[in-house]
Amino acid sequence: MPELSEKLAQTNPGLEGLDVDFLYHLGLSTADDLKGMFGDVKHVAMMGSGMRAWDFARKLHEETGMPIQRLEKPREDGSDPGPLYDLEQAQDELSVARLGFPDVRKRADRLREFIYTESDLPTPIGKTERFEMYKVGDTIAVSHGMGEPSHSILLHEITKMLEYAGATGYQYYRLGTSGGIGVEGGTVVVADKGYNPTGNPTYKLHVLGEEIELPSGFDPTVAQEILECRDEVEAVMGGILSSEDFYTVQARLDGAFCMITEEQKMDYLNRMHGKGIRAFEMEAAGFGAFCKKMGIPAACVCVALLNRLNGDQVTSTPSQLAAFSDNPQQMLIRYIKRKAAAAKAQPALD
Ligand code: R2B
Ligand code: URA
Repeated sequence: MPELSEKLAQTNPGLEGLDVDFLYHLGLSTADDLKGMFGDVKHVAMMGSGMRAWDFARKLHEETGMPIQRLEKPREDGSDPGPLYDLEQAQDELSVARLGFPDVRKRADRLREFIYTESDLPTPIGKTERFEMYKVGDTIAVSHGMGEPSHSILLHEITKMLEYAGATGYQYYRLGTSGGIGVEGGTVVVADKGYNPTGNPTYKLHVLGEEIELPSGFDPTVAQEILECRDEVEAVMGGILSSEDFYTVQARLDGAFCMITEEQKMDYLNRMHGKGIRAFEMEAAGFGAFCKKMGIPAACVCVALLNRLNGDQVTSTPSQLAAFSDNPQQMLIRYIKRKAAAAKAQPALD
């Protein structure tokens, strides 16, 4: 085990007792060269889907020229990953590989890695069953699944990973989707706070069966600087409400069952709007609480897919949805570029 960082020694000194810490959902452990792979990380962009994390990594690489980090971990079977086929042959084979069987799946993983490497596209680091993680320059792009429980697992493991790696001064971002509250589809909401469904800026969880409430907030400077990267994107600062469900707790009337009336729904959403809340999703409160507790500067940047004051169904076409998802990604790419430029300019000022 590497020596515990100052942060982990404070937040969980019990980790000292482990011989190896297995970051199970990432498929990495302290036996890997975490320092070599992640010691330089400054930005961690988290988003619900693996496809979006891959796409963000691809765009970041294309727009900044920062290098894609490839898997450095030795293969379990000790085999040489090196060139297998020509690209076209590999693509054909991957398109017919049936992913259900372990042997075929392993081969498909190898083929995908080969194709992506040859095509200069991001390859995942670690395993991809639960989360997909990519690294471009000093930035990690990683998926977190849907909802606070899934996101919380990623937050614990990735934070330990970065602390074991000796990374310093890193920041977290969630680039998500949401239902706008009084804002239209395509508008980006940068969170000042994360709210639980009662409308308080806290995250509630059970510890030893007791309910506890952690304050949930984001770094105001990071939030403001990201908002200033909006350029032509419609973006506002506001509260983000999060819930443990997309239907019932988000006051939708179109779930498999429904326990409320249209009037009750509108009253609830209008009350939340009155508190300065502009989006409803499933992670902000837990994310803001985790980062506050760990002292990690963070921002939650969510695009609205619809205005919930006008309906419940997400009716946008796939290309509209892709364009919406691109909005928070472009804002963060601009922010990362500005930070890199400022860091470059810094020595000259000294
Ligand atoms: C936004 O979108 C997902 C549900 O569709 C969920 O992860 C969220 O917060
Ligand atoms: N994600 C959510 O959680 N809610 C919405 O309404 C849209 C996306």
